[in-house]
Amino acid sequence: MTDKRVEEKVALPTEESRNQSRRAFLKGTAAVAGGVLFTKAASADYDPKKAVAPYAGKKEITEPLKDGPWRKRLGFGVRKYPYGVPSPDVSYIQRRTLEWLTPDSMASITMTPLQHLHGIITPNGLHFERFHGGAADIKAKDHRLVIHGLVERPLIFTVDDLKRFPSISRIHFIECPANGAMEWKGVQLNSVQWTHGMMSCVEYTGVRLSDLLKEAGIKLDKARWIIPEGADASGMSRSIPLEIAMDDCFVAYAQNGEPLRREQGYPIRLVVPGCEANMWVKYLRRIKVSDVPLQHREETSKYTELMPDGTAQRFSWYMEPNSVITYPSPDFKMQGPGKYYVRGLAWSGRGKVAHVDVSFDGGKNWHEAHFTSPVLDKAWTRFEIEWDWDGSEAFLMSRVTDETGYVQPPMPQMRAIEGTNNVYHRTAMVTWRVHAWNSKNGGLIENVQY
Ligand SMILES: Nc1nc2c(c(=O)[nH]1)N[C@H]1C(S)=C(S)[C@@H](COP(=O)(O)O)O[C@H]1N2
Ligand SMILES: [Mo]
Repeated sequence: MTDKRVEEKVALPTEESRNQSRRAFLKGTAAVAGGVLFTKAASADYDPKKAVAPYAGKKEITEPLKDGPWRKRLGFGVRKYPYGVPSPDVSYIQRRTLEWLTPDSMASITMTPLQHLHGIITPNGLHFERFHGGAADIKAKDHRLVIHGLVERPLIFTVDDLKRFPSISRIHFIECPANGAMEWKGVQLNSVQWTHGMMSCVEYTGVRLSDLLKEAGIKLDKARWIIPEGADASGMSRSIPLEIAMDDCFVAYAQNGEPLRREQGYPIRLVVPGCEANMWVKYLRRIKVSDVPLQHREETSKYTELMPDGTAQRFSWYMEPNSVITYPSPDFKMQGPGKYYVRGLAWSGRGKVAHVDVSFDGGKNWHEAHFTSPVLDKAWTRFEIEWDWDGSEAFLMSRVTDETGYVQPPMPQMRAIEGTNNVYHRTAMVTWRVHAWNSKNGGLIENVQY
């Protein structure tokens, strides 16, 4: 049966199609009451002579289906994997690091294989990692969270204490502001895993930070900042303005339905929706409420944006709207001319995605894509658009507009303003070049910059 909540949140590209879907939905509900949802909905525009994807599966059926060994003997039983693992057939789908980026033995960055993900949720084992001092191995029973500073009642919590508070679950993307950094000066890397993989999107569960701050009796007349601190060897700290802290931040103890992974800050991490991942302090052990920012190294020497005139811009909290085509993308090769469904991800730290345009000719003409996932606040949104590839050279680009009207810029525009000293917040469009089918590199896809 259709999930009403999901159906309602799926935004469609035009006002007209929005209304159509609304009508279809209303019709659907009426039909459910009558118990004939599927036959009614399916027969409306179904033509058995018309194919949806006319080039897929168009082969002659000349032999019977193969019976492999899996057909001839019993498969593995229920006790083999008390905690399930992916099929070895997809073992190539891994987070990866670049040797020249993190050459030390304790690799400090791995990236999410966005090209192989579907929908909007990143599985926990594929979540990107960024450690400034390695991943801490902490037992929940040994962990404490202290809240102190400008509060009436300094408090110390165990993880079990936190679970006694009201909980919330939210789907949000998390993006390191250095995502895309290697592409600031020009194209370097031929995979969406390298160009955009310093981000993920998961469902977090935890307790509202505002509830904890109120529990400690935060002195709202004096408090202006909170200073979270991690328990790991990096001593990660950032200054977060109180407005953000009291808005939609929370202390998460679960990710995608299970306890956080150690890589993500087990047993607890701060979630700062829409903001730089650097502020999402892992292994959270202390929150100081303050009237001034900390001026920590992570907000002075790093995570600041070096401008062309040599000054640095500090405190760029929110991640700008961004989008990328994940299929087809440089990890794939076109299968020949014909119909494709081009798909990708769009997100904005400032709220919801409003619409996504796709170009097949390097930005000369734009076509509005539709959304195939729910459209959530500060979360990935999955877009898709039909494309009839005639086999000639093509340049694929996507451009997001968020609900505040911010339009994703082309790279030359971003570079004209910010120069090339900066490494953070590179959120301009990227371009995938599709080589003509009958050229030397027929069907290959590569990262080029416009
Ligand atoms: N305690 C702690 N928190 C931290 C970090 C860290 O090294 N230690 N790295 C930060 C940075 S720079 C990023 S991008 C994100 C990465 O989160 P992830 O490893 O869960 O992907 O965590 C942030 N929080
Ligand atoms: Mo980061």
